[in-house]
Amino acid sequence: PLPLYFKGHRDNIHYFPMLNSTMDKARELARADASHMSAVVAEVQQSGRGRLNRKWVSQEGGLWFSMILRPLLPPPLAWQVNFAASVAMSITLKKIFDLDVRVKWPNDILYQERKLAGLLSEMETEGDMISFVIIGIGLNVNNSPSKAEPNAISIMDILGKPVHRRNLLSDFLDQFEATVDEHVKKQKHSSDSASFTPSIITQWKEMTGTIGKKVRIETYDDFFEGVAVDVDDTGALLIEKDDGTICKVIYGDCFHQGV
Ligand code: BT5
Repeated sequence: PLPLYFKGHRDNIHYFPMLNSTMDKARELARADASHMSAVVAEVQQSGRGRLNRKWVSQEGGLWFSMILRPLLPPPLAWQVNFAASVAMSITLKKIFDLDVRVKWPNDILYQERKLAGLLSEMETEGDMISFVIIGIGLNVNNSPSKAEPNAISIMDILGKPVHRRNLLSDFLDQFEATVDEHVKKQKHSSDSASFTPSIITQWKEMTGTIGKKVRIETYDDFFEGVAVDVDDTGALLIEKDDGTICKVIYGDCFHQGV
């Protein structure tokens, strides 16, 4: 298969003063053929959500958006776009605001161990192809999330002043495309499969604060502690337990416990 990644290009950013969730509106637009790299932004979300339907606090002042993506990837490789999005968001925040952010596995953006942004992705398939992927990002910008979520922080909390969200969104979208392009090019020059693994993982690892930390893992049916030793080429987190065994975590929550 060809290592081609995306077709089409961004044509539109749809802005709404209020939505239940940008995920639902993006899905509706994607089903109505919205093009690759369209985005849906809401000033306020009435039922913003995280993974497992957890509540996402989405007051005025934050940046709540979803991107519609049509990657030419087989569905089992769709997770790669999530890693590209968290890498691109970290680069953007470092470039524009000089923020020393870290990615927490799988895709949270932390500033000094407090949650600055969270990422959620949903996919629809058609046969064995991806019809679309929606990546939703909630970035605390000019809001004060810590009243509702003690472990949350916003850019305004850090910098002490509000910043332009529109420029931030457009810089992020440019960076996301650049990050994806870079890895697609690298992939074209390598003899690997139709994906940009493992170079996106290599770059993600340079930006993570998870590897090397003692962590607590919670999955739907289990919890345990160990040291996060690596992330493999499928995006799975490798945990070394006290007894020396290595445990592979594909989906779940990871809590940093210390070094
Ligand atoms: C996430 O889930 O981190 C993914 C969040 C994705 C939100 C975006 S906003 C645009 C788009 N539209 C949506 O409806 N959603 C996406 P998860 O890893 O499950 O983390 C959820 C947890 O983060 C919650 O249980 C809270 O503890 C915490 N949380 C909630 N609101 C927060 C906020 N504004 N800032 C930081 N942490 C928050």
